[in-house]
Amino acid sequence: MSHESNGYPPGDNYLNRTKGFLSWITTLDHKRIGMMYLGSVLFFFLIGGAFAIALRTELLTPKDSVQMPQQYDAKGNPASFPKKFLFEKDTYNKLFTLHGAIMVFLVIIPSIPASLGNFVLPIMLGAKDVAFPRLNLWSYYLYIIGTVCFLITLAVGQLDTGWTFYTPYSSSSANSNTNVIMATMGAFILGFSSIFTGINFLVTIHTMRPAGMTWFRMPLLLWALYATSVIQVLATPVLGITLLMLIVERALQIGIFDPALGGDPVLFQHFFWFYSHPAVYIMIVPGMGVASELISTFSRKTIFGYRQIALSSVGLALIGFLVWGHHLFTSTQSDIANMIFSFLTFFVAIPSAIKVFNWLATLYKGSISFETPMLYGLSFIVIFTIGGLTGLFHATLSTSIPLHDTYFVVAHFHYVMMGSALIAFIGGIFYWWPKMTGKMYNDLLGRIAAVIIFIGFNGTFFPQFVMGSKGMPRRYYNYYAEYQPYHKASTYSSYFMACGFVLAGFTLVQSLVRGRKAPPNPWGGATLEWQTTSPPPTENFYHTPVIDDIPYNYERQTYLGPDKGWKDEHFAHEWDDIVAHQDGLSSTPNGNNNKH
Ligand code: HEM
Ligand SMILES: [Cu+2]
Repeated sequence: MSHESNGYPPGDNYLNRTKGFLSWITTLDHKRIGMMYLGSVLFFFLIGGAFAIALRTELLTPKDSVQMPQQYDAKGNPASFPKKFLFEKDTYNKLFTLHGAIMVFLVIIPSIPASLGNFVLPIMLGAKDVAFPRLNLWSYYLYIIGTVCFLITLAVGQLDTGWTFYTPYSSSSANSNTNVIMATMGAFILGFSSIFTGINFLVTIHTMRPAGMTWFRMPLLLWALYATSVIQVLATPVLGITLLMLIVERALQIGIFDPALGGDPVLFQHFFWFYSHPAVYIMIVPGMGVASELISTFSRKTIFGYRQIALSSVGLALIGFLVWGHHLFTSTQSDIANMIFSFLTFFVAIPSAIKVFNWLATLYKGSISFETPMLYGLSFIVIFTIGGLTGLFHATLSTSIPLHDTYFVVAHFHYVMMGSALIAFIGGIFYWWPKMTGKMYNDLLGRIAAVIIFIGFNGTFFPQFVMGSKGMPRRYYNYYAEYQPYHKASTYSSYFMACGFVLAGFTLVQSLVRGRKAPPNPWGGATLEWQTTSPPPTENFYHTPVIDDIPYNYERQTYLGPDKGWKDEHFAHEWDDIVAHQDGLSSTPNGNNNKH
């Protein structure tokens, strides 16, 4: 076929337009930058995950130590335990710190915005690229420089302060002899990477919408990324300055946070949580955006309450700035401040609940299909509901104070960060994988992996709510024997969950080698990224798209079978071009279009 509407032959796409390592590291294409982020984020997820498995394995047994009184087994007989299991307590502290810091700063924060967001945001918007492609590449380089700082920390001295870097422990080298400065430098640089991505997305959404793409015709993921970008730009500088002050205090012995030098350690907590509470919305709001896309597409129903979902993302972004004090209920904060922060914290539950109810209303009477991405979408609803509701226990003073610093907190934030944000990220990868790579994966394997991850996740973290409410403290290397059954359940389930992730990874890798070619629109998605070839050309579209309706209109779609996917009547005039280029892709010799 000789369709050459963009001047390139059929089969041309963003992966094969130029070739070689250099063409990747100097690329200004948002799709390639997104793919590089994706690879890096998944690599660090692997490292952070390996640390997690080591931690859980250490917790399989309590230890006999001079600090512990005589232990008794379940029958009341004296019991003895090993003196040491896998590693020393100092190693345990370093592992949980690095696990937390890597997962937060290197994995979850960049996961959906910087990797999937970079890939899909301009296409969903109908634009050719982000507003500042060079800044986008710079963000990625900053991310890499920040990760190198973390790798140096890993290699030299490690880190044992917890991911929160609380002072005075972190600011005085008499306490923590680890490589605190290198790690905080890393987090500081990563902060800039995050800020630049945020600025880029804000300007792109403001200035690069094509004709007809009004604010209330934007897909919900874009609303979510917009709200996230606002937080990234407003909150991250506070973290940057705080970490800089920590470095200054540690290096120059100037008293800011350390009482020994005349500083105030609680000031650090205020600064830290002024960023880090909004940052939990940097993590979850994009996940909510992905969930909205998945639930609508796989219910084949216009999303219920479009405006409410869109505006509740912005609501979360704003209210998120008012509640940081709920992390300081036990840090000498005054009673009246505690009460105000507790009261305000309940308000974050409102936009969260609005979204959950709207997703349920979307599912209601939808024609639901259970492909792999949808299983992650449904997992998200279940797990986020549990994670959000347990947040209310922390918001209520009378329950929060006894639960503070117990495993209940650990369970809560894993339900929201891993079970919700990360699950949405994985669901998004499976949803856009055919678009990104041009390959279909084995859906059965994908679904089995999703179910294993769901069961393994709940098995790992639900027992932590129980042992936390019974008093098991967080960040402890040793514990009383009565907690052992919960720890065992948690550890064995975590192995099961790890198998799920390995299977999910295998499914994706296998598709690159043996997967069949993806059609332009394999799932019947109604947003713009499905109105171009899989993978898209470097310019994203063959014609500038014209938008005359809200997204999520499934009425005008027809299914043409597994090889051709779904056809949308609204884009009928472009369909021939898309198919011509897609046919070109199908005749491309194997192995040509999956180099990355
Ligand atoms: C939906 C409503 C939510 C409420 C009401 C809520 C409330 C709280 C409260 C009051 C605490 C402090 C507990 C303590 O230290 O004793 C807390 C801890 C935490 N929450 Fe949430 N939360 C919510 C959602 C989220 C989300 C969406 C995330 C992340 C994506 C998240 C991540 C965390 C983390 C990481 C901590 C522990 C921080 C630490 O000390 O290491 N929360 N939450
Ligand atoms: Cu918070």
